[in-house]
Amino acid sequence: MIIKSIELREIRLPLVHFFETSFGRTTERRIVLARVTDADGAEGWGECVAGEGPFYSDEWTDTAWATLSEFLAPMVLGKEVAKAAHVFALMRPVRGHRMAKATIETACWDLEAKRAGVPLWKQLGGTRPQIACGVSIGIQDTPEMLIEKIRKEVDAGYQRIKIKIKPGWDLEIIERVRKEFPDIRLMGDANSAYKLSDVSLFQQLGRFNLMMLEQPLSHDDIFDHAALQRQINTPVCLDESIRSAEDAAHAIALGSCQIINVKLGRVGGHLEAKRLEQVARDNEIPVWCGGMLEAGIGRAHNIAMSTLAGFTLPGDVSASARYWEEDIIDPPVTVSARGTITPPHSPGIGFAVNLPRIEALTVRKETIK
Ligand code: OSB
Ligand code: MG
Repeated sequence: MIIKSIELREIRLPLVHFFETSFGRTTERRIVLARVTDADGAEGWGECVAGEGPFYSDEWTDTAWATLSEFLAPMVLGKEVAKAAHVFALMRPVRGHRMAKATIETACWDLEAKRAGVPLWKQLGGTRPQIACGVSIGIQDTPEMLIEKIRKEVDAGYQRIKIKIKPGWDLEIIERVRKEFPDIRLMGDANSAYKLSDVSLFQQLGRFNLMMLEQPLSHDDIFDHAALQRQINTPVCLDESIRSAEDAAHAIALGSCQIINVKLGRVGGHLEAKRLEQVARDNEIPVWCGGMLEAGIGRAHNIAMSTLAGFTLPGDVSASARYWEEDIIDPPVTVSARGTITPPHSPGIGFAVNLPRIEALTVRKETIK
């Protein structure tokens, strides 16, 4: 395929309920979408997962837009690309900016799968006829509200509950949740809110049979996480710290984690996610698909990735209705009463992109040819 044009759009999409982590509260998403068209008129869609500020990572909506428009799109346009798996390498001169890169890269995979007439998950080499779903529940205004939210998701059938933690919203909260729900699969995500000197807190959390503790220490650390993992019995799961298959190999070799959260944007797209999954599988390290409050296009890409063999644990891939009044794809993503999603059978991402809806939400648009 020869990529002929890349259309960038920014859409604004209010969340049904605010989402709060240790680094802040989000009420409305500012999402960059890319529509990639090839010389034969086939198209593919990608969604940038960068947040509204440089808090989860150093990328955010405006850096992603500028990097895509000024540097990444020109590197891909007009090139003969035999495979979507070659697109990441075309963007190699740009360091970092993996979320921006993944926007174009994932769109090219959708395009390639559509051209081949196969669902993206099969094009990626996925094998799971169903994927397992968990939910990520943000910090709430009161513990009672958290308990109520957890009850709702457990009743809906989700297979695993993740709650966000931060200093002041940790030990007591988890103790309370465990008392209320003694048997659920439960985990905490700190989004880098702690220091290695907080080790005694994590030792105390060991009583609550948590499936894992996600990214307790610095966003760019694997060394202190290894020291922490040696001193606690709860498995450490890394999110922010793992930007590539190489990072994963190093973290595994150091003993920094026992589980890895994979996000397409954080690693730079489907090719790198597949490489990471392979490294993890070779080392018998389970992985699962993380979430970044994606709208439908990003969610569909997450579903496809989650069908790879190494994704043995429930991911943060949940129903569209938990986030949006109305999603940007048709049909919206739904989850069964057993907490599963069946990957679609139509070509590419397998969900129809709702263009009139996207048009109505668009606040800026630029086509690079
Ligand atoms: O750390 O996994 C995270 C959302 C935004 C930024 C970081 C994270 C998250 C989530 C939400 O946990 C997962 C989701 O429901 O999309
Ligand atoms: Mg996380």
